[in-house]
Amino acid sequence: QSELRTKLLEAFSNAEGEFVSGQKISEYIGCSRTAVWKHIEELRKDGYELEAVRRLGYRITKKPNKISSNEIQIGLKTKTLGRHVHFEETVTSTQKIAQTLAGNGAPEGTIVVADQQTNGRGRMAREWYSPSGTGIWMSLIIRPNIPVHSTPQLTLLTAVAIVQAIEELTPVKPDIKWPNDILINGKKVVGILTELQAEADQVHSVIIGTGINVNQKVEDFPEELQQIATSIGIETGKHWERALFIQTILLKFEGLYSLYLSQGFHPIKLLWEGYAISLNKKMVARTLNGSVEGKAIGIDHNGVLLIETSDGSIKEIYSADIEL
Ligand code: BT5
Repeated sequence: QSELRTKLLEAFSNAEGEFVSGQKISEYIGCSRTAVWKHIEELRKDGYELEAVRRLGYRITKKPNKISSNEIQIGLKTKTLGRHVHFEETVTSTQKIAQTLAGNGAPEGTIVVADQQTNGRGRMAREWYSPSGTGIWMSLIIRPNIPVHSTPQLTLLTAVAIVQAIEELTPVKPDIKWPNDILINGKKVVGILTELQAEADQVHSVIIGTGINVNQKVEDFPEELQQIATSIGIETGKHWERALFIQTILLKFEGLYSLYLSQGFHPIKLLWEGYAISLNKKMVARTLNGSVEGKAIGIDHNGVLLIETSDGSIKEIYSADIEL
């Protein structure tokens, strides 16, 4: 049944919005014209809107506001990323599931996606607000052969991939705030959480969690977030299809990741600097060991933030919250 559904959606996806005749569909999925009609009715029940025109056939005019493995995989143009999708409607945290899958040998490129998280996490055990039907709550498992101390670079690479995807699909121009925030008009639209499974100096897996606010309205955010958070929908006044964002992000990530593995961090660093708002500005970096005040002069070859303090010395910041 679900295989047939995949085939049917694939037939529509291949047609890229044009009509597909009942005959073609029945050939593609290998069933009778009557069965095609039944499957189309089932799509309608699941929230798809379809136009049916005599002699031309069917086309999808609106997809349901849902993500699923099918929605993510049909039309996906990557080679390895997202080829294994673990989707659940509701989870505690996609990071937790990805940790378990990674520990059990899940292949590189596996993604865990949920419609809703009941215990979404930020850095340092902070909460990540992840309501149903609105955002992308996704964890990606990769297995790069890099030293442990280079892994923060992957947070920066992820941020570049997401900004590029947002720029490709929407008219907005997001900024990156070191290390893991993407902002639109000064408000946080994306948070990234990079976690590791590693020993001594060998990385087994890197689990990159991304939380992307896509279709929330202002009133959908809890009061304490309304001033500091935003969504792509709020900034563009439009509703966006989450699966398309996931596909675009994975494709951008795959391109940057292969560049990174073949040429190192340098080309990624240059791209990142083009989007960063946290450079050459006065700032306070709040770390677990206290605050550092000064001017951010850049990131080093590992992705570490360099702050020049008033006495002229340069401090390396590995992890912090930045106040501009
Ligand atoms: C982050 O932490 O920004 C990383 C967020 C990563 C979330 C993803 S979702 C998929 C995967 N599964 C998980 O469980 N997590 C990852 P941090 O820099 O510590 O920022 C956390 C702070 O952002 C919170 O303390 C709030 O102030 C704010 N915040 C919480 N939810 C938000 C939201 N939906 N949009 C914008 N800001 C939010």
